[in-house]
Amino acid sequence: MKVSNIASSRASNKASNKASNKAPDKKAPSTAKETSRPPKKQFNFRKMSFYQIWIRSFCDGNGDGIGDLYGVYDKLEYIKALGVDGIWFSPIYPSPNADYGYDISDYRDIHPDYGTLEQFKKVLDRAHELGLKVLLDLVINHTSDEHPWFIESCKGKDNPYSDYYIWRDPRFKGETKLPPNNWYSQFEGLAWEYNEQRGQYYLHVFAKKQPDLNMDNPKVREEVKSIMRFWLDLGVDGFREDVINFISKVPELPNGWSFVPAINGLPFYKDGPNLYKYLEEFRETALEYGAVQIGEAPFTSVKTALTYIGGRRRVLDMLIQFDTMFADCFMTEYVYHGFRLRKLKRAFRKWQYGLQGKAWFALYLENHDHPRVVNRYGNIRHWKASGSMLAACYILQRGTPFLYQGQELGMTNIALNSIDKYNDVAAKNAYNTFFLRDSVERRLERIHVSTRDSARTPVQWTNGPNAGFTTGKPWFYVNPNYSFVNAQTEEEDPLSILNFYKRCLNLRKHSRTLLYGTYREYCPLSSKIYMYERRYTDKSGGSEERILVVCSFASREHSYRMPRGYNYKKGKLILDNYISEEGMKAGETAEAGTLRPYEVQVWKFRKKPRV
Ligand SMILES: [Ca+2]
Repeated sequence: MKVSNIASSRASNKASNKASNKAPDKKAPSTAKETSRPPKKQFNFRKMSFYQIWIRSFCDGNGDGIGDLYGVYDKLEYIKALGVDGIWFSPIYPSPNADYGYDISDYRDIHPDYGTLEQFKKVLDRAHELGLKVLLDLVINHTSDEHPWFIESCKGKDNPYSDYYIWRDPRFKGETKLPPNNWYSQFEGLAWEYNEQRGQYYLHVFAKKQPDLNMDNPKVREEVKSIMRFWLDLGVDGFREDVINFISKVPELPNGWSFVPAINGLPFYKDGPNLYKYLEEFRETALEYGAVQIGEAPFTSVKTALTYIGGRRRVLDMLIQFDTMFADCFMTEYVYHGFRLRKLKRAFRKWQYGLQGKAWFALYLENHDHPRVVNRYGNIRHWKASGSMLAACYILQRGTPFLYQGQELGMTNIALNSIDKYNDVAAKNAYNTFFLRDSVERRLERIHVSTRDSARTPVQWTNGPNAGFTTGKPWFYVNPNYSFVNAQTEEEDPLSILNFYKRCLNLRKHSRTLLYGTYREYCPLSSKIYMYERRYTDKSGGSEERILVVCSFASREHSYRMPRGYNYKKGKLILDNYISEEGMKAGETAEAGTLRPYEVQVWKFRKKPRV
C-alpha cells in the first residue's frame, strides 16, 4: 500500500503532508503554517500502562534473525494479556543504525528490516482492535548524517537545507583549525565534526552520525509538525519524544566547563531558552489529534519539569527523568558503585512528592538504554522474588507505568566473554578508557554490570532453539538462561515474575486508590525496606481507602513495623509475591511484620464513612 493511500483514508485534507522526504524538493520547503484544527480531547493516559518495544530484539516474524513488525503482530495478544493499555515503539524508521534507530534517515517510512508501512498499519489497526494505544518515538534533536536534509545541507550555505543544522566556522590557532567551542559529545569525542565539503563544523551532541537539528529555524519546526501529522493521520496515538529538553541551544554556544567532559556543554543545550516556545508549537499540533506526549528529559530538575508538565499550560503530558536509573552508579551506568536502596528511595521521593497534585509522572525501571533491573536493584540469587518485588515497588506508585520488553520475564544481564562481542559504543569506549591496568576479566565485569546491550538481547519466548525469538540466526546473542527465563515456562508458573507483573497491573487498573490516590513514604531511612502508602478519599461518600506497599530489599528475612495508625489486623493482604493468585483466593496470608527475602506485601485498609 502506498503511503498516501493509508493516510488519506483518515484525513483527506492533509494531502500536502504526504510528500516523501526521501529526496528533498529542489524548491525551498514551505514555511506556511498548515491548517490547524481545534483541539481534540485526549484519552486518559493516567489510568493506563505502556509496554516498550525495541523491535530488533522483540520477535522475528520472517526468520532473518531480526525482530520485526510481523513478529510484533503475532505477539499483540500476549501484550494485551499482560494488562497494559498501550505500546511505545522505539524507532522503527529507516536508519543506518549508528545508534540503533535513534539516527533517522527517513521520518516517514519503516526500516526495511522491520517491514513496510502497510505492515505497520496492520499492527496499528490490530492493536486498536485490542484496545491498545500506540506511541511512536519522535527523535528530533538530531537526524542521521545520511538523512537527505543533511546531505543537502553539506552542499553549501545557500541551499534550502543549509540552515537545518547547527553549522559554525572553525576557529584558527595559527594554521590549525579548531572546533567552534570546547563541548564534548555524550557518545564519542568532541561534539563538533568538520565537513570538508561545506568548510564548516557541525554540532553533534551525540554520535558523529547524529547531527543536531537547528530548531531555531522555523522551517525545521514546520518539518517536525509535518512528521507528527503524518503519523497522527495514520492513526498513531502519541509520541515519546527523545531527549526533548536538548532541542533548544543557547545561540552563542559558549564554552562549557565540567569535570565530566561528556556533559561540559550541558548547561547550554539542556532546557534551552526557546524550549517551552517550541514545545508549545508541537503541542498545538498534537492536541489537534488528542495525542499524548511523553518527553525524555535527562538531568532535569522537578522545578524545570513542572514548567513542561504542570497545570493546564503543560506542553508535555509526562516526563521521563533519569534519577531512578542512577541508584547503583554515578551519572552513568559506566561509573558503577553498587546498589543503594536509599539512593533509589531518594529519587522516588523527589519525583513523587515533587509532582504530587501538580503533574503526572511516568514510572519506569528499565528501558533500552539501561542494563536489566533484576541485576541492578534486585538479586540474581533471589531472581524470582526480587524480580517480582521490583514490579510492585514501582507499578503501584502514583503515575503511568512503563514496562520494557523482557522486564516482565525478569530477563537478566548477559555476560559476553570478549569486548568485541558487544555492540554498545559507550561500553567499548568505557572499556578502552577506564581501569586499563585491571585484568581483562575485571574490566569485562564492569561492562557486564553497565552495558545497555543487556537490554538488547532477544526476548525469551520459549525454551526452544534461540528462545523462540527466531527460526534463523539471531542478530545478537541470546541469554543462555532462556531455559527457565522465558514466557512459555513462566506462564505456567503461578509464582513467576511474568504472572506477578500481570497481577500488579491488574490490581492497579481496578483500584481508584492506586490510580489516583496520594503518595506517602514511610521509614525513609531504612536501607532494607521501601514502604509507601496510597490513600484515596471518596469525597461524596466520605469513605477512605489506604493501600500500604512494603518491599524488602534484603536477602534475609527482615522485620518491619507498620506505621502509626495502621493495624494489620484490620487490613487485608491483597498482593504478595510469595503467594499465588490461587493461594490468595484460598485465604493464604503472610505474616505481617516479617518479610521473606525480597518479599513484597500489599495491604489494604478501608475506613467506612461515619453515619
Ligand atoms: Ca525479521
